[in-house]
Amino acid sequence: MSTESNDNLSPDRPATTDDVVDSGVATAAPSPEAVSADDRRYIDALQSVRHTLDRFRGCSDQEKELLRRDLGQLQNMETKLTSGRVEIVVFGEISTGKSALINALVGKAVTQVDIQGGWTKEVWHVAWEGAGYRIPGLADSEVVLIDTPGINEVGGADRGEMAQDTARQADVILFVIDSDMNETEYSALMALANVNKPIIIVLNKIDQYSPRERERLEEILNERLAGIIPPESIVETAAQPKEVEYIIQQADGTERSEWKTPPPKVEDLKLRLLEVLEEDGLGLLALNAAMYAADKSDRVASLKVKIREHRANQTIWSFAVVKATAVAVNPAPVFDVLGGSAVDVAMLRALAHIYGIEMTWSNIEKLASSILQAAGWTITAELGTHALSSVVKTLTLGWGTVLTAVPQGGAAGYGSYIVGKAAKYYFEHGASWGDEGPKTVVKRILEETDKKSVVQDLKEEIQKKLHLNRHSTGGN
Ligand SMILES: Nc1nc2c(ncn2[C@@H]2O[C@H](COP(=O)(O)OP(=O)(O)OP(=O)(O)O)[C@@H](O)[C@H]2O)c(=O)[nH]1
Ligand SMILES: [Mg+2]
Repeated sequence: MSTESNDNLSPDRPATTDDVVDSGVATAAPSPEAVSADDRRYIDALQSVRHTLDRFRGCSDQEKELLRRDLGQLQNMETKLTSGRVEIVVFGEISTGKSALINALVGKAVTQVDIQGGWTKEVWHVAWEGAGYRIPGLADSEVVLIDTPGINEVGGADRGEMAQDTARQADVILFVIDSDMNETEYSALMALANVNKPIIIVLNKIDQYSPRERERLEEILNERLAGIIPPESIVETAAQPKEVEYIIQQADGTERSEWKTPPPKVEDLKLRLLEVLEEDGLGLLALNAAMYAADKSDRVASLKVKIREHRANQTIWSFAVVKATAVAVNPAPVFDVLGGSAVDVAMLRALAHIYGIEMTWSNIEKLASSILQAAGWTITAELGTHALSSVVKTLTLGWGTVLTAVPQGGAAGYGSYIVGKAAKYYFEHGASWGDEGPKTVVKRILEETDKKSVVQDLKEEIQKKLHLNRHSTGGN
């Protein structure tokens, strides 16, 4: 049966803003008179999901672009929580009968089954209307089964990844196997078992085994999964049993054989699923959403740090190059020094902006001079050399002068580089030197910086710029 033709089936897609049901909780949340521990957890979970969504909204466009997928998933989580949508993901290796199992649970062919491995290529959501479970207090609550591609398909690493991702979002995991577990299955299971949510191991295709083989398999699985999956969460099914030959005794005493397909056997699984949901349906949903939100929140935070770090380093470097080049080519000593410090102040302002800190020009100047003071003689020595060289440069003009000024440019650029790094520390710590004070911070930065290579890189940048300039100005 074609999946497209079925209207309770929809391909998985990232949620859009339109999907967010904002008003849902006010009417759908459990009534305040009876705020049980579960309800409390539910309300807390919703709050943390919304709080994380706010963090996303506060991101820059660049950050949002990188976090688009996470944002979609989180919005999806909010909808799921407000509407009480319990998600059961069907996960496992290819051809273990995941799709067949969904059809058997739903009671009709809603998803495609095939002998060819790797048939299911996308994640599919199927509303399980006959599940017989609804989260108490949430009128729109529904149970959804999610079909996923097999995890070990050759060349299907992305799909496997997609399946893992889906399993992490779901509330209950059905881990389908059709024999003893192999290594891929075992390690995938371990990765999922780390996340705190119910996993039911479904040993499918049980019709293929003799009673003795079944017993042996049960023993092996119980032993292997001891301490990881409780025995009551290892169930056997035959989602789509093979045809069997029935021998029929006819009235005249002769025998006739007929091939028939036995009905699916998924009752044990249904029962176990209901037990798990009845035990802790709302709690499961809440726990899952809260963990998910915390994880996403961490991702936003660490991405923000990474992006800021990158932008700050780029900014420091480009200002250091500007300073280095300016000092190398500028023949007027007074302008050199002024120009140099103006570059530093502009750099600090750009850094403050990256870290979202508002500072007046005069405060930025104060910060620059406090860093220079903290640097003591080390940086001042760089500036001293450069001031001296300025005098030399005024004496002889032309390219020869510029080339001799390259080392001074490199040294001055290095000074700015250190000033920038120190300011970066200051802004990273919310415009504060913390317990350490500027002296210790600058000292550590100086120790950690490979001066030789920074100066060398700066010199190369100066040469590159001068080379380009020479061509553009026709060798003046
Ligand atoms: N004997 C037997 N065969 C089964 C059973 N369940 C599924 N199968 C067969 O196993 C094959 C794969 O079934 P699917 O449901 O497509 O398996 P899947 O895990 O969804 O496979 P992919 O989507 O390719 O990863 C089909 O030929 C099914 O008929 C079962 O309980 N017993
Ligand atoms: Mg399938």
